[in-house]
Amino acid sequence: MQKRILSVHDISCLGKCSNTAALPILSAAGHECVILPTALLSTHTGGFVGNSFLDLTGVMKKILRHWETLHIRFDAVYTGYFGSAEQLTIVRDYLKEKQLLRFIDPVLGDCGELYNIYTDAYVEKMREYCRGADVLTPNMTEAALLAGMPYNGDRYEENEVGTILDALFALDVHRVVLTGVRFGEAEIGIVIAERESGLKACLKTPYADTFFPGTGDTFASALCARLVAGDAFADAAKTALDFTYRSIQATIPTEIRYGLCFEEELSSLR
Ligand code: PXL
Repeated sequence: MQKRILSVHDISCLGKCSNTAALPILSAAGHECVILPTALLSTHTGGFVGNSFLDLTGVMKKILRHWETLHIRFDAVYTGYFGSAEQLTIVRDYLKEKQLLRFIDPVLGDCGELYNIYTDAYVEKMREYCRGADVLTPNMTEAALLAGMPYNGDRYEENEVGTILDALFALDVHRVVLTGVRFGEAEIGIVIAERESGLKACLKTPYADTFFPGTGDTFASALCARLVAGDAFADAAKTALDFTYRSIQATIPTEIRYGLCFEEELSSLR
């Protein structure tokens, strides 16, 4: 039976990220991807200036109200970039009582900075929203913000991430994937951790010394796709990381602000 995933992110028309990454990636794994757009932007905000921004909070309420009349069921929900703090409440209320896998990419910022539409109050609200998530995929900026700890850069030794993981597990989260973790000069990767089993592992790839917008969304979408397909956690994480790495390699000769060139790699997610 095909799985149906609710994908709650903005639509950045140009520059693949959020829903324009989630849609092709979840579909490539064989899932139905139903989008609930949070905002409509001309481009994402990494590497472009002067982007248009339309907050879709009011439209989201209408969409959900319509869906309630259709009694539509989802197997999983995958959320990322929200357009307003109120949307966190709207989505949380919609999900209440619904038994489905909750995959949360707690999009807040990167490189130690909050994205421009977010505030400290939004961070507090996101922390509450993350409670009880099945899977949480923060980068190190977001992990520090959610853990209430100072951001100390993306570089970590393998034995240094324990405190930050404990703070995230205190939010009653089952699985955490820390993304964009720098291991030494030459490597970057992820830390995966599972609360119940105590599993903890670092997965690494060579580091390309450039910032690629949309990488977090590409990785999280691939991880969500493979987890919903039924892969074991570590297998799904490895597939998603390899997919992201190969997509980065394909992007290097291009103008990187337009997002990762993942298209040629999509068949590896099936
Ligand atoms: O990739 C996260 C993201 C999502 N949506 C928008 C963004 C960003 C990151 O910059 O600007 C609109």
